[in-house]
Amino acid sequence: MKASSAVVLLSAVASLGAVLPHAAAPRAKPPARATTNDNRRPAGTLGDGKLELKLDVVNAQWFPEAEDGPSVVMQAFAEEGRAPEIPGPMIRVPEGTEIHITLRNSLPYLGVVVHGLHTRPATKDDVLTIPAGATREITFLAGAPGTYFYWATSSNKTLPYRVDKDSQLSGAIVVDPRTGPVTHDRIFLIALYSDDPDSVAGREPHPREIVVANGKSWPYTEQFTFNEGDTVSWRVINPSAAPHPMHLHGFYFNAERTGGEGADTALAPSAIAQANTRVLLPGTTMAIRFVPDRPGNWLFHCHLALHVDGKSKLQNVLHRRSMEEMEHEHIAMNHGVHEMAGLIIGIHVLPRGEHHVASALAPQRLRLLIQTSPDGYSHKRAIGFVLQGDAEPKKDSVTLPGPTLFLERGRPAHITIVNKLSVPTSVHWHGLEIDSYPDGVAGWSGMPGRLAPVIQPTDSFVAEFTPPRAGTFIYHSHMNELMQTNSGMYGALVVTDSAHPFDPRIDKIVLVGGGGPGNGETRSTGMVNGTAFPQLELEAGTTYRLHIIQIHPQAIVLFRLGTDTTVARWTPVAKDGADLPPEQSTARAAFAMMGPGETAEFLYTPERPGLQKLNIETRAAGWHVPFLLFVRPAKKVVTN
Ligand SMILES: [Cu+2]
Repeated sequence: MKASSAVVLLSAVASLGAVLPHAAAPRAKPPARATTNDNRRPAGTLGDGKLELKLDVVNAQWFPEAEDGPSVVMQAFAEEGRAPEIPGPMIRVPEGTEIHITLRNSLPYLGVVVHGLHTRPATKDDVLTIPAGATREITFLAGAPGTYFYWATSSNKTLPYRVDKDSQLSGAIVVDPRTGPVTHDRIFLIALYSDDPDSVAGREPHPREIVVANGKSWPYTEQFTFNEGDTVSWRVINPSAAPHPMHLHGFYFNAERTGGEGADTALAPSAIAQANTRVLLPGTTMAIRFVPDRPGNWLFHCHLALHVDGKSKLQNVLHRRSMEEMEHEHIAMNHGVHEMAGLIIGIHVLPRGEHHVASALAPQRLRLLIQTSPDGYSHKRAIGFVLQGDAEPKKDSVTLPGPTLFLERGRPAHITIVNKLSVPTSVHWHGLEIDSYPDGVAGWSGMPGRLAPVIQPTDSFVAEFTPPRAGTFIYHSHMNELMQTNSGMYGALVVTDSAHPFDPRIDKIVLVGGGGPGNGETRSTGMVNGTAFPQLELEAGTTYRLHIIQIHPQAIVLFRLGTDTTVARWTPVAKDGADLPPEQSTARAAFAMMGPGETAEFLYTPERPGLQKLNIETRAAGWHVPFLLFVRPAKKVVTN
């Protein structure tokens, strides 16, 4: 009896096994092609203060690069009657609109959880769970004006872990004020795709990471043409799994609003700081404004090298090629624009007329060699700069980090860069408001008919520019940065004038950068002023000006100054080379978070003798450099 029932059971299981795949997997038709959503068309039908929108979650064929380039099946939102879109259809309505959404989940097996379809501001995240094949409806008021987003997951992930097939399930939500002028803005939604779980949340950097703006990777992202002096308003939304330090070449931008999925805040005019780099953490948004007032070609891009690296292309995800193979190809095709990929937006500024004013001052001439030191990083090869003095520097000499360059505001600089490497390179004068041609993006900087060349091995390039502003800036390689910048091609650039002198007794540079080559699979460790054990002697009662520069291309860095148990106070006075308005220069607890490409100046007065520590640490990148500050007693002033 027992035996026979076992046989019956077994045969039932066997026949089920044979039948199930057919029953559960009806032959699916090939997924539709996803169209690229440039976030200009509000989705749905708006009338009588109501938005009616029907959305479907489907599989779609995604082309993040050329329209006839490589593609991959991803999950995407589709508005009823239209092709699926990446990123998802934009919900853009005036304040006060009632939004009614019918959401269907057409994924064959997977349930989806949809976030962000609720009234703003919101303190808690309302979610909508939709089983495979099911439909749900939701009605909510748009709420407060601002930049928001909705997103979905089919793998039950939180935002920082959503990198796979559901990584493009995000859409913009923009609520416009009921009254007031309409802003002619553009909206960029950032997404990150990786098929490797180790790359999520920055645990491991990985070459198989595709970062896109509005569904496309450089050089297939949208390019913009402005007239010199135009005002540009952009909203940037980051529902991707990683932070992105967004850097604008050549100009400052003002972040006028910052927010996230649930709320958006207009900054008071006194709180708006000029920046050329700002970290957008996962789940945050910003509305920026800038005035490109110099002609030429410029970039707005993520400053994490992996997110703009030419190896971060879809074919490298699909074919899982070895690091060596990609590296080899990368060097072979090193010719500028195609050497980069990912989160980069191109900007062309058309000239409005001739207004070049020649300086009467004699130029400051520098000769900067780029060389290799076989074991510059104790047994690891270093690549870096060395300044030519009276005699030619030794062939294998490299200054780590690069020598601090001191330029004068308003005085022309004439810097001859000599490439003594066996690979091409280029040098970017990060943060300086200079002409496009010397800006350092090979094959891009400059204007049609006069583009900056790659600096080939044995070749040289003369960068001629006049820094218009005194402050703390950076120079670094703008080519294969995982290798070149990490290996030492970075240095501090200080522009002085009478109001911004540099006195080595009180002006102290804290330069955070890579400590040897990194690549897509390994991170460079961190070094500060060229060492993992930096220290400085200070005097109690003296006010110092700390010039902090963060140019580690694989890390977001946290700074904390104090003892192990107390936090010191400091006063920020400049950001990215620009003086802060007085109302922002107020004493505060000495914390800072800085992405690659950010600089800041702080006034700091150690109050009493003893040991203070500037802790410089990363979370995802996993390294930590304590900067020891030995504070000695104030010298007694001798009086007669
Ligand atoms: Cu990035």
